[in-house]
Amino acid sequence: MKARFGFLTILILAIAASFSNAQSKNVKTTIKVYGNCTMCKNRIETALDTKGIKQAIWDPKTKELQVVYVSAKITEKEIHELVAAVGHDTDKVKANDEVYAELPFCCLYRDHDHKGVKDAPHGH
Ligand SMILES: [Cu+2]
Repeated sequence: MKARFGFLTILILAIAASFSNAQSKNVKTTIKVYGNCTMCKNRIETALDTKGIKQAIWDPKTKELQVVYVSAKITEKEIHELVAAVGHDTDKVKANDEVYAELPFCCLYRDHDHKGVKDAPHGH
């Protein structure tokens, strides 16, 4: 009987622990981020080298950013904003034109699509 009580206590603690983990969990998501080259890749990934982000990998071919973040420390919206702040549009937040204009020529993804992707999202 006593042993059984001990087991129950451990079980309850384990459940409680998993609940507190649920409030601060690692979230993996994919965000569309527009850019061209490896310079863009460095810029995007460096912008996301910040608290709450565990991993950020951007693929210049697919324009997809794979990001793993801690939900208690940063929100997905903030990630979009961080990326836009260094000049890269995401599917939710657009970089402002002044920041975009400061990018090196090869990175001007709105005007020059070096990869010839068909569904270029930025018309003029
Ligand atoms: Cu670039």
